[in-house]
Amino acid sequence: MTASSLAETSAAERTFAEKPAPRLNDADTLAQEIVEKLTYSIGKSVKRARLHDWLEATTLAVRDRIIDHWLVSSHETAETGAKRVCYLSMEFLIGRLLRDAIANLGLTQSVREALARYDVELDLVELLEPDAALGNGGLGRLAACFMESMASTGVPGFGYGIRYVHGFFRQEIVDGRQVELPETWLKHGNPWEFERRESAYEIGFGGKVSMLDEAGKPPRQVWRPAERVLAVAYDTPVVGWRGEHVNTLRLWSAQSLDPILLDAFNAGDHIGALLESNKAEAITRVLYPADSHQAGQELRLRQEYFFSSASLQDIIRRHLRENETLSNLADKVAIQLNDTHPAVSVAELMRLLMDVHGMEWDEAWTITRATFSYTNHTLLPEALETWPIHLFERLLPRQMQIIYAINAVVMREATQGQGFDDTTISAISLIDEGNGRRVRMGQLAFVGSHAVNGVSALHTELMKETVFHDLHKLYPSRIENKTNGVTPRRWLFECNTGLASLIDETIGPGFRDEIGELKKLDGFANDAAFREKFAAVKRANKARLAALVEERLAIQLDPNAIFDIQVKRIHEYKRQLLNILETVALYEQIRSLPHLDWTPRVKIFAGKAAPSYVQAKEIIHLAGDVARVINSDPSVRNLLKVVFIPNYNVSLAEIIMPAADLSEQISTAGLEASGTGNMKFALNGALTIGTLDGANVEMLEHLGAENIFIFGLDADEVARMRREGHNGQSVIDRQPLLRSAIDSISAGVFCQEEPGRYASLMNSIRDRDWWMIAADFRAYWDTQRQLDMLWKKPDDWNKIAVHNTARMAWFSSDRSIREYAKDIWRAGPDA
Ligand code: 26W
Repeated sequence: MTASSLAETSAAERTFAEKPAPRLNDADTLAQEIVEKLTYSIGKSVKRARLHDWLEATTLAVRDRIIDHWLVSSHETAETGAKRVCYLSMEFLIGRLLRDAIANLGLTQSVREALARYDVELDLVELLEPDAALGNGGLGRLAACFMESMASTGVPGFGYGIRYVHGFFRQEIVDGRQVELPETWLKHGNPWEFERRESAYEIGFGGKVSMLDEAGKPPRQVWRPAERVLAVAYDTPVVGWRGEHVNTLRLWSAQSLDPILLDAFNAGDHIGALLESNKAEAITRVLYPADSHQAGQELRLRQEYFFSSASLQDIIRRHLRENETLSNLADKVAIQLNDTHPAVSVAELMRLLMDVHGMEWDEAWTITRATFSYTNHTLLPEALETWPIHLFERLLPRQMQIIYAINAVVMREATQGQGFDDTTISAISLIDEGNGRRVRMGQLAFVGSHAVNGVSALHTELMKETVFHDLHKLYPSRIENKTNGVTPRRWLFECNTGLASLIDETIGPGFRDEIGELKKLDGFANDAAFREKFAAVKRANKARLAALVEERLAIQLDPNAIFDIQVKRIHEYKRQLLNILETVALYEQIRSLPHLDWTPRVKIFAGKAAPSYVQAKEIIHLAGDVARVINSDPSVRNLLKVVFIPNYNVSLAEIIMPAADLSEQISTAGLEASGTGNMKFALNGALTIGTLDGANVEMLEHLGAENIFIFGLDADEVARMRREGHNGQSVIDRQPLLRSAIDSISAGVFCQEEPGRYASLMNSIRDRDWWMIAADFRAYWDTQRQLDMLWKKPDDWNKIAVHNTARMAWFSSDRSIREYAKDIWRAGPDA
């Protein structure tokens, strides 16, 4: 079988759906397979091979084994007619794949030994793999965890997204400022992907819609696009735990239908001959580095439609290969919209069903709603996508007509019997008439779905009260909650092998198959010998991170200090600024009260700011300035260190999470939809200091109030204070520590070369204090000092740390996926 036909099953192939002969998993066999790849696929001898050649050879050898399982999984799904889950997402932040694949196949030890025979270290080989950064942050990483969990729980899943040539930018800090550099993960090719030339679809833009009246057929609308590009599929296998099930991540790449305009070229216009091809390829060239900020560009809408249409055409084609009719589409496919980015799919599926496949409106609308479901990931108004009608109409004229028609249906449902007033009706409308007429993508996704979910209990309740208040009144049973999770394979077994082995020897390896068994660890919190081992693992992980910091930043960290870590996108609502202010206040206290018994701390920050987000970039700059001054002040005597580690990504997170003593989850309450970093830290035994926000609320329930450090205003209080017009200055006047920290920063203590650098940032706290930094400062400070005291009692600290690891099992993404499968998709092994 050729590579290009893998995992695409025709009827003829299906009859050959036999399980391949099992391969031996010992080091001898793997050594032989790897060397064979090195020789015949890469063309290198063992003697000449560079480390990179070993990476490629190992990947190819491991890939063969995945393919064995991949074929079986695809055949099984096709043969049993099982329902497929299609996860449509603009982002898949998958990171490196080799270690994950080897671990899930149970080959880690054998591959390590096999390579060692040639004096090659597996860990070094793994480091050479580029980190596939096809996402910005939480939403993209969640999609990656969900793909792995679907494979691990046996849900037949397809991830559909975009094969960006340049993923999320590489961050460098130059003179204290973030600089964005292009990321080139495909530079050396990508051995994980299979190009599927046979799965290519035409995607149209622009043009006109006209009525086609063919003899003997009902009249129908046809769209004649002015422009067409080709969407070509690239498939990556996603291997689940123990390799039992392998799913597909299908990413679309844009190509021109005519690679070159030969007439133009021959007439001497060498540049013009390539213009069309460049324009087409631009669609999948770069990932938008926007997180919680409207990316209002035509190219972004093109990207959204491009991958939505390609995915739907692919879903329909596969369905028609296995079924006679599209009438049963919703029984065979569930399509999850990951935020509103693929929301145009609702109109596009209607178009394909009606205009291309001749279905009537009513049936098409019933099928569409039964097929789609939608996850909301943010309540921030600036992140809710809307598109100017004129742009939408120009680019997607037929889809715009369909949106108007859907709107008419919804308006009818809202007026008939419901008796909604005009304000409610206009809040429900898919068209925002207020801001120069725009299409509301959240509304479209909502009305086109049978289920709509938030990503934590609190977030889901707030959705009902705020963004979807009126649609929730109209469709009161549509919104439900599905709290996020993280895959324990990557975020415990692989990134923290020390802890995973300790758990093996303590409660047995059963937790690797059934993560709920982690609870058995709870009792060991009172076992001093176990705690000592647990602490030793943490120390080793801290040493590993300290070595990285020393190598990259030439800063030495004290392993006896609390490693207090905040890593995530930089955003005002996430309140890195609150953390920095507390750092400055602590610094000033250490200086003015040197005789006190201070607990040593290392404050670690990492994260990227959206390139256009001025305040977020200033926060990065400030963190660096504060770090420079504190780290070089001898009077601090190593009691406080501050580091900003550049270029936060999945691979860096894998080193950071296991090394944390304290996890900072301090968003303004009501604004963090869920968070998933909070879960990764706690699973690895970090204590959390956090607000009652997102999934922190549920962590509190699972961990118990004594095992998590909650402070500050809750979401209702934040909303009330904002309504009543809170003002920062009045709080600051009563908080000498805070006032002094703000004054020092404003006065240029941390940037003497440009004293006014942070004036406006500080004034934003003095004036409106929109993010409640001043309002929450005291509670945050007090809780930090409480943690200082706790650190001095290592037994107590470590007890809590053990309870954290033991009680986080519920936050496995396997649990999230099982809930989606049962309640929303009605798919998977238990369906
Ligand atoms: C249009 C630009 C844009 C791009 C991305 C707007 C909004 C987004 C995402 C919704 C941002 C995001 O990643 N949200 C995060 O999703 C995680 C997974 O559910 C949650 O854990 C985080 O709380 C949420 O911020």
